[in-house]
Amino acid sequence: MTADLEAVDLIRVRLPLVRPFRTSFGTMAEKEAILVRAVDADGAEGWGECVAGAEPSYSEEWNDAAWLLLRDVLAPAALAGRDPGVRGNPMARSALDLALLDVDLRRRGVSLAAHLGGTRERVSCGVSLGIEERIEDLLPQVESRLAEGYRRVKLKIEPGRDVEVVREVREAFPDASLSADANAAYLPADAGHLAGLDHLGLAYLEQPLPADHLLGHADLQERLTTPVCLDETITSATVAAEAIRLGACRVINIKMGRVGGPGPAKAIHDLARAQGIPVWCGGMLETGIGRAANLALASLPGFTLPGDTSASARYFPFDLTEPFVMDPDGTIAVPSGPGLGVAPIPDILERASVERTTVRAG
Ligand code: NPQ
Ligand code: MG
Repeated sequence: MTADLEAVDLIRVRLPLVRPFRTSFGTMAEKEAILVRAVDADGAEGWGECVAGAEPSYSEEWNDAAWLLLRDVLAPAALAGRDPGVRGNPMARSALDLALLDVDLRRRGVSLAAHLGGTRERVSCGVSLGIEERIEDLLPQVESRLAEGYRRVKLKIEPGRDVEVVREVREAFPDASLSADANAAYLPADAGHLAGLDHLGLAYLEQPLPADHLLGHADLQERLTTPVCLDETITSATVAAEAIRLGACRVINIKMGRVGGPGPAKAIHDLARAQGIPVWCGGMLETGIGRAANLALASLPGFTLPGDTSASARYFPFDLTEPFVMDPDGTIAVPSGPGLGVAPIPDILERASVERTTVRAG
């Protein structure tokens, strides 16, 4: 039995990136995250990470809002043992839920992977490469990531930097497993243009249209031979089930934060698996805390495609935890210790933190 929750610490961190990361919605020069630390009456702790951005650009959520919600609503409710009665805000909720689950699992000596029903000890890794101004800056990155062993390379695309970029990469790497991610930058009227990707052998085209365009994606999937993969659209098990039924996707990217926590993430995995839809674990440039959670999730049997579960070094000169390292076969070990199996290194956490607060019961 778990002792009562005693306090929730919120720690905002910023980590430098090895290289700015550009997507169709903006460029990131550093990673900002909110870490949640839950402490129970026996002093046992658990960790979670909010994967929202510093701005509401990937989705509506952003860290300033998540901070207030966690501090003023979600943590006080958890400390009082109440349901917060909150809609939306899946990333903030997921971060707290993960921290609470981590306390419990650490006390019971159960790994997050075992708790979720994971069936493998190592997971297959892909890598996501940002948009580059010049193709000469992209090709060497593809080459070196393939040489490191990554099993799939995802190219970020946007209107004006799409079919030609993918064609050049495909010509240089005829046998590589490649995908493209538009982060919702196109409209249904672009279907004819996107069909230009069809002969380039992509494993899938990720989130071409805005998140709420379920029928738009279904129409597009009908026109393309390339499988459509949904990311931003998949906000719940309900949406996932409807997207599958409508034929809006043939592949699903699952992110714990986007769907509201480990429970919903597993539910989407289960229903996709029952329908024969392959899933893979997405990434949000997580620190080692969120990365550990992703690796645990990706160990479930339906995660049959390589995830954006890259090594820490792909993004960060230094990580908050011991860095996750990928073997030359393109796999990373799933943490096997209790809970997340990792914790921040105190000195590094101190150096990276820019704001802290503690919420207590009462
Ligand atoms: C994606 N991830 O699949 C996302 C994009 C992304 C690895 O390509 C803060 C907020 C950081 C939003 C990092 C990858 C983010 C972010 C990446 C979105 O679409
Ligand atoms: Mg994506």
